[in-house]
Parts: sequence; structure tokens; C-alpha cells
Amino acid sequence: MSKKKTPPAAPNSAKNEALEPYRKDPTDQPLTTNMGLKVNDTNNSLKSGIRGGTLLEDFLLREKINHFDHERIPERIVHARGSAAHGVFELYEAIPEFTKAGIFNDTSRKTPVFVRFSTVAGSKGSPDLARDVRGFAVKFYTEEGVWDLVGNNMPIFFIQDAMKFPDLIHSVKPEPDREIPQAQSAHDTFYDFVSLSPETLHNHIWVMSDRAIPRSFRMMEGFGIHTFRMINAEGVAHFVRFHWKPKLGVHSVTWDEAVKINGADPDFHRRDLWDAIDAGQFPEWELGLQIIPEADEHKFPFDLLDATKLIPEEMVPVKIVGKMTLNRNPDNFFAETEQVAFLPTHLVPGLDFSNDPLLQGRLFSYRDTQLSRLGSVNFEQIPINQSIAAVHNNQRDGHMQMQIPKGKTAYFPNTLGGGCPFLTSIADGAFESFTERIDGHKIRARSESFVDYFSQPALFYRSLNDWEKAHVADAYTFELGKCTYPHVQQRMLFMISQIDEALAKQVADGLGLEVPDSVDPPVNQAIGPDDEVEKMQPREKQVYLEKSDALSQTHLPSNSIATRQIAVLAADGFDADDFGPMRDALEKENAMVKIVAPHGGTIKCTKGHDHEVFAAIMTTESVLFDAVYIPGGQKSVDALLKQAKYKKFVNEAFKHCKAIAADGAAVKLLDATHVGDHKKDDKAVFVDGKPQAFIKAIAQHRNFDRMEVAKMIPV
Ligand code: HDE
Repeated sequence: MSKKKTPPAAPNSAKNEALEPYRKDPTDQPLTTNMGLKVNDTNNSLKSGIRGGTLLEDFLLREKINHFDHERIPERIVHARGSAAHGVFELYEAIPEFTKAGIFNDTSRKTPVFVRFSTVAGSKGSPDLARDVRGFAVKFYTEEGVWDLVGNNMPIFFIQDAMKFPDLIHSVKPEPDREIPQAQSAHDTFYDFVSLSPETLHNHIWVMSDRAIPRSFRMMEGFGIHTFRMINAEGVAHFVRFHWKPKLGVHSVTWDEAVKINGADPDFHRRDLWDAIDAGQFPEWELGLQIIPEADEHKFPFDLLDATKLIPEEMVPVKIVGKMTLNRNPDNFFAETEQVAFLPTHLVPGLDFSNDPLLQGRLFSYRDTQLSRLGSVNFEQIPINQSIAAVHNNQRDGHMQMQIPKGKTAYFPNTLGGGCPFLTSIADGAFESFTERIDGHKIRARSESFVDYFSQPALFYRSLNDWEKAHVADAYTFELGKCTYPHVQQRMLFMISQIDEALAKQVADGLGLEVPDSVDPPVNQAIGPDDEVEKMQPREKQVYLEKSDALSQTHLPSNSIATRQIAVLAADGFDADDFGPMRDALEKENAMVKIVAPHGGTIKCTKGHDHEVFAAIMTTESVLFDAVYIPGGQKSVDALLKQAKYKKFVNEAFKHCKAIAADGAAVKLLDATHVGDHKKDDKAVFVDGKPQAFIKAIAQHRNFDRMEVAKMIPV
């Protein structure tokens, strides 16, 4: 592609170079067996006579089939569906007052990263546009060792204690009797669990919002969620929460689009990430920190150790400290994206955990799960997982040991090995856990400071704008409409009413139900032993902040159309004078201009030039594009009018509130669609307009002022 940029040579070179010895390039190489034997026939097995039985002796056949039989490994129990890329993290300013971590002190470093985005509930082959949380896992290959920041695209989690995680996941996964539904939360068992576990309501309302159906991985925020610690060289700790802010803004598709994209291109997000990087349009996120002195731990109306609570940016501003750029696609999906193992316990000096009981459980789970997924304690020796810091210890043997440890000793202390590998002092950079004072009873219980379930979902809902709120109501109605047990639906309605009564009423109307005044069993039943239940009933929602701007996904400015996919609907005879300036203006802003024609190959413009067709109309869909442009040219427009799918294409773009531009004769196509009746009053429909106005509308992502009209469009 002409716009392809060469990835900067230095940025991720440390990891890139470390991976080089493992890369295998078959170019100009003969086909061999695993042992390097050259092969002259890989199509026919060894037989006793040309039509006789196959011989057991045929080791070529057996090696090939045997390897094939074992090609698959267990998929991740959660986050099975994912896509990843390499990149680099650069620090803007050193923050030694907060942490001694090298990555946060040396602005000259280009720390290599590998980032995997994922959905949570679906299997490895499930569609990308599921309504779901997205995983946002970042592996930093720092000079002091690997640090994994294993986060999500929402700032809070469903549950407060790791003990409930298997229950949460079992409830959302396909129901065990029929293994239905795949990659969907809209089913009875999930809502049975959610309605009985009010701690889930905050993350749940985020999942009902547009955040759960992103336009692109490149247009999502990321959050470390838990409170972590940063520790400086003097041993002073601060609490910290991590945020990733995308340079392209936060954008989503509509639910109608999501459902259709899942059919038209189930790999939509994976393709989008790959294509953008391939085209040199490297996605970027800034890293932000919310930093809280230890002394302020109890100054908030919620508990910092509670992962179902966010810290509003109005209370603790996000300090931007660096930037991450993804600039290289993996060479091999399995070797890198599938085998990468993220562990919250991969940590570097200067960082530490907090006592968040959800985080604490994760500290066990991730190493454990790699053993069943990757099959060996040596999974950290897989190239993508290896640290760029040197590794020497007395861990030995196990399945698939890839290294050859030299010497007589595999124990410490020793004299026979010269005392090596030797210990490092804290002053010289060894890891040290924060010396937190611990004083308490051994107790299996939930802190009462965690029992506020309604204040933050309500804050989130209040902070949304009108179209975001409308989408939330639609999502609840859709999801609960798929539940078949009225008592589950009603319990959910009650829970929603505790967040916002009008919202609950709106959803109830959609379901044809009433909002109940109370629920039985009590709101917070699934909290602990019976004698705890009464004590742990939540208070009514509190309003400690009327609104938090950062909770609306419009909070990040959006003025770029880079990588936006623009469909040009055209056939032979389209007007070159319309198309040329429009294409040039769009491409100048790095948008992707793609001709969708009645057939593949090329089409001719009025100047007789051939133009490459990106897709024949029958092979693509409106939902895969961000905007539509139709150049004039009588012959072209007449051809488009003959195929109903072009009208559907335009109607869908209009329904999904996208920008549409048409020139000259193309207005006839608009008039043959629902756009015709509304084109005069719509701020994102342009007839014979200037490219700049169209570009501005695309940069706004959608014209949601059109939302009510859009509802009436029957496609
Ligand atoms: Fe995970 N989670 N999780 N999770 N998680 C896994 O580890 C788990 C949680 C997250 O792209 C698994 O290697 C427990 C919160 C991401 O490879 C597993 C609990 C957050 C990924 C696991 C949580 C996450 C995982 C499955 C509750 C956001 C994908 C495969 C205590 C902060 C990483 C694997 C990738 C993956 C366990 C809760 C994010 C089973 C027990 C909270 C992004 O270990």
C-alpha cells in the first residue's frame, strides 16, 4: 500500500531482535521432516502395491498426521478470542517521586510491548462484535524484567472477590446442558447470577453501554482496574490506577450494526487492527495514572480495594506519563498471539499489588491456567513470553525444557557453582515487596466498606448523554427480553430501579412487565453465610458527584478520520471530476477510500481511466464502512439503481447515523432511499457539498441527532 510507513528501526528492537533466532522463513528452502530429511512426495502414503494397504513403516505419513492430531491446545477459559500486536512504550516524563521502576524513570527508553485485545465470554472462533467486555493486556519487556498490565476496556469489574469468579464465568458461558448461547450474555443463567449478585451491577451497566460494542480495538480505553502500588527509591508507596487513553477517541458501533457485522465479517476487529498496522497507521494510547498517597486511602466514599468502584477523574485526575504505539503485526498467530501468557504476577521493582481481594485471587490463577493451556512449567521459555532481561535460576527440567543449563549445581546456597546464580541487593535493583503493616484476624468475609452497589452505576448512567442513555435502555431491554424466567427479569428490573427508576420503567415497558417494589430473597443474598445477609444489605444510592465527564465515551476529542473506511458506490461511467477531489481530500487525511462496484476487477470513470474495485457489491455490506460517498455520472448511477443492494447499503448507512455524501446525478440514488426525505435537515448528509464538510462529519463518528429518524428505517 502506498501509505505504508516503515516501522521505526529502534523502538521495539530489543524484543524484535530477541525473536529473530526463532523465526523460520521457508523461502527457497526444501521441504523436510522434523529431523531435516529432504522429502520428495508429501501427497501419497507408502502402500503395499499401488492399490494395497498403507504400511505402518511410513514414518513420513505418521509424522505428518501425528503432528496434525496434536495441533490444538486448550483455548483460554476466558478471553479465548483475541488479536495482538507488537509495539513500543515511551515515557514523557520521569516520576521518581512515585516509583523507582526503570520504565517510569528513563525517558530515553523505548520499551517493547506486546498487546493482546480480546472478548471474554466467547470461544476462540466466536465473532468479534459480541456485546462483551474487551480484554486489554499489555506485556512490557522492560530492562528489569517483564511487567504485565492485564486490564480491560472498562474501569471496573463484575465482582469484588476472586472466590466468585468461577460462578460469574459459568453463568455467562453457554448453558451447560445445550451449550447455548455462544458469546452472548443475553440468557437466563447470566441474569439469574447478576440479579442475585448486586456487586455485578456497575460493570454490568457498562456492558449495556456502547463500550461493549467498540468500533475498533484502536478506539477503546484500557484500564488496569485494580488499585496497585508504586514504590519509590525511599520505599514510600502510593496507590495507583492505570488508564490507557486512545488517540483516536472512544467509538462504538450500534447494536444493529454489531449483529450484522458478526455475520458479514466475524473477524472485523482482528482485521481492523491488522490492516491499520499493515498500512502504517499505528494506533496509539497514552498511559495515565491516578495516584493516591497511602495516607489518603480512607478519604473516599468507596473502598480503593473494591474493584467494582472507579475513582472519578474529578476526584483524582489522570496524570498522562507516556505513550504506547503498536507498530508491528505478529509473524504467526499461534506462536505469538495464542501462546502469549499474561500474568498479573509478572511485576518489576517499583510496582506492587494492593490487597484488593479480586487481584489477590488473580495472582494465583494466571500461572495456574498456563499449565493446562500451554502444558508445561516452562511456558515462560516460549519466545513471545521470554524476558529481555537475562534469566538464571535453579528452576529445572519439566516438559519442553528449551535451555541447556550448564554446571553441577541447581540449588542455593552453593560453593560448587561459585555461589551462582547470586542474589542481588535491593539497592542494586532486586525486587522487593512493599513492607505493608499487617494486623488482623484470619477471617472469611466481605468488608462492609464494599457494600454500596448502586451509587456508581447511577453515576455512570447520569454521566451519559442522551443517545448513550438510549442505547443503555435498548440493551437492557434486548438482553432481558432474551430471558425466559419472569422472576429473573423482575429481579433485574428491581435492581435497575435502584440505579435509576425512569430507566427501569423504560425497560419494564419494553418487556411488558412492572417494576417490582421489593425482591425476595434479599438484594444481597450471595454475600456469605446466612447470618451475614441482613448486615450486608446495600444502602440506597448516594450522590457524591453529580456527573463525571470521563464516563461518557465522548470525553476524548475526536477530530481524525485516519483509517476510517469510506465506501465509494460507483459503476462504469462515474464522474471523475466528482470522485478525484473527494478521494484526494479523504486520502490526505489518511482515510481508506474503497470502491464498491457491481462487479470485481476495475471500473472506468468518465475520463476513461481504470479504477480498482475494492469489493463487488455482493461480497460486502454497508456495516463494514464508516461513511458512504456516491460520485455523479448518469451511467454509473443508473447501474447502481438497478441493484437493490445499493439502496439497502445507503439505507443502512443512514440508519446507523453515518455520514453520506453524493454528487451530481447520485442524488437520484439518495432519493430512491430513506435518505431522500431527510437529506435537507440532516447535518451529516451532503449533496454537492465540499469534501471538508463530509470529512468533519466522519470525524464526529456518527450523527446521533438522527437517532429517532433512524429508528424508522426498515433495514
Ligand atoms: Fe482474568 N483471566 N481473571 N481478569 N483476564 C484470564 O488467564 C481470572 C480479571 C483478563 O490476552 C485467564 O491466561 C480470575 C480482571 C484479561 O491472554 C485466567 C479473575 C481483569 C485476560 C483468568 C479474573 C481480567 C484474562 C484465562 C478474578 C481486568 C486475557 C487465560 C479473580 C483487570 C489475557 C489466561 C490474554 C485471562 C483468571 C478477573 C483481565 C483464567 C480468577 C479483574 C485481559 O487465568
